[in-house]
Amino acid sequence: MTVPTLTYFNGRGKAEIIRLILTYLKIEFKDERLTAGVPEELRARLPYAQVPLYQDGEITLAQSAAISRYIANKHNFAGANAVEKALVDAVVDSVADVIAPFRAATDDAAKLKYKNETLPKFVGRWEANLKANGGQYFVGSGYTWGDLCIYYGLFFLHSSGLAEELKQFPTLSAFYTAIESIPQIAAYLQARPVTAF
Ligand SMILES: N[C@@H](CCC(=O)N[C@@H](CS)C(=O)NCC(=O)O)C(=O)O
Repeated sequence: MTVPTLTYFNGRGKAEIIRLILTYLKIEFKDERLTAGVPEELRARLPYAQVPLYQDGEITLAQSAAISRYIANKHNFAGANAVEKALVDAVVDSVADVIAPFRAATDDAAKLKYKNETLPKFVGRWEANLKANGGQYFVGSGYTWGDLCIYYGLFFLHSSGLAEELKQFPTLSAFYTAIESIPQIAAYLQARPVTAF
């Protein structure tokens, strides 16, 4: 059996959620990190002229969300049925609603508005939704890739100076700690290279 290869830069960026999914599922993969840009030979093979690229023998796939969803579907990590899959997709899509306005808030007034209004509005919904499903998983009765996407969104906020604001959400805080305590995730986080992005 061939080991899949994930090609990206030496950073978390658009590849980290894929790495987290593969790690959670205990799928061995080659974590190919480009350190000198995209070689021309590779660029010619990129379906959308961008990385990440995922190759696992049966498929060569670009677009980070498509790669994540493909792996999740293949390994029963996308939801137990059509309804759960749709709910998981909604969880996944909600992450962009939290992160995009953070990136767009570049001056002090916008950053303050983000911290006092946008974050509580959207992250408050995460807290309520998680609590309504029992507090451990966002959808159904086990982890899905949607949970890892929310974890990674929370990681982004934590590492962007908003850790204090997140303390007002106890269910999410416990969820965050629980994900980081999953043995293979904990080992991965400890070994993960420290990168600029
Ligand atoms: N929608 C794509 C975006 C991928 C993307 O923006 N890739 C950037 C790096 S984060 C890239 O390949 N940049 C190098 C280039 O365009 O030459 C995805 O989610 O995979």
